[in-house]
Amino acid sequence: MYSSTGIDASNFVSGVDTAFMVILGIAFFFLISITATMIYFIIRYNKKRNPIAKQIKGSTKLEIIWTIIPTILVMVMFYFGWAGWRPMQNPPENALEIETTARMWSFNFKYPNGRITDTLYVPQDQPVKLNLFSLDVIHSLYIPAFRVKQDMVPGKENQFMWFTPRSLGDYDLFCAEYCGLQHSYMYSGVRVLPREEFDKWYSDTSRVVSTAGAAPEMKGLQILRINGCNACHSTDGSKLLGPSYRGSFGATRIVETDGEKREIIVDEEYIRRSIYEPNSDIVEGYSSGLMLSYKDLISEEEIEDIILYIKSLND
Ligand code: HEC
Ligand SMILES: [Cu+2]
Repeated sequence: MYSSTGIDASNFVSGVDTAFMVILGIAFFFLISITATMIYFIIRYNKKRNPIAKQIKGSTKLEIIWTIIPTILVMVMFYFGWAGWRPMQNPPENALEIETTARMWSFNFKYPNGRITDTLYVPQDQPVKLNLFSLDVIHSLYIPAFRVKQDMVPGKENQFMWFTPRSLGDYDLFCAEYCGLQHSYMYSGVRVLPREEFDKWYSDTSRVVSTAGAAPEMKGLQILRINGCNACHSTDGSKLLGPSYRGSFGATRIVETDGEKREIIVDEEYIRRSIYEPNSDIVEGYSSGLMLSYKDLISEEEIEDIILYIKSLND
């Protein structure tokens, strides 16, 4: 359902597209004229027509021409590239600031009122500034329809991207830097809403919208989805980077705690600790350091819902 064909989807579309068309135009002009000249020379100066080649040595005039013209062309390309890029470095004061966090393998967007989502919701015609943080490796946030892309380097400060969405609709958003096995999971979207609709959406601070009539444990599944847990944990019993949720509740595990192996049974407390301090007990056969703490992202109540869901997989 995500389309990326929006004409003028953001304020940067025309600047970037102009630079692109100028460079493409120059490249095409030379591709065609050089090819045509080559073909003409092959015919005009072949051995039959031109049996004795004339040796030409040096031409100051030519040297000057083919120095000056390419310099001008390169400067023209530079000018349009600069003109398109420069405004990206100057976010307006009134921008809506959204804290954007990348981890293996999901994006999270945190709004000033504390709401957290995995899809980016923005109001039309409102400048938006995304403050970028990576928790683990280098990711790159890319919204092709808006013509913006920015690396997210762990530990680097003042990383941001800004834009003003101009057209309503859904657009692709994804990670453009190969960041490990499940890199392709970092595929999400931007939803541009009319102002009033955005305000209505924004005032609802419950993170997980429970669908009316849905079984309560389904809320748990939604929480897992929003937080990108399913990149590493399956629900069908297959082993990904982490153990599957299916059949895990009540199972016996050998875990390594502070370098010592011990046997535990997966219960509520263990699941809670696994989410808040994933590296305190490392399940045998799995790697430590892969799963990061969700302390600030997942509340105690949400963990209850997750547990309900994990339990439901045993039936
Ligand atoms: C980058 C991959 C990754 C992501 C994302 C991830 N995990 Fe994990 N998880 C692991 C690995 C690896 C282990 C096993 C090592 C360990 O115990 O820390 C694990 C272990 C667990 C365990 C213990 C499982 C058991 O059966 O013993 C639970 C529970 C868990 N994760 C829940 C979650 C939840 C909930 C989320 C999302 C909020 C999540 N994980 C996100 C990689 C991940
Ligand atoms: Cu990534």
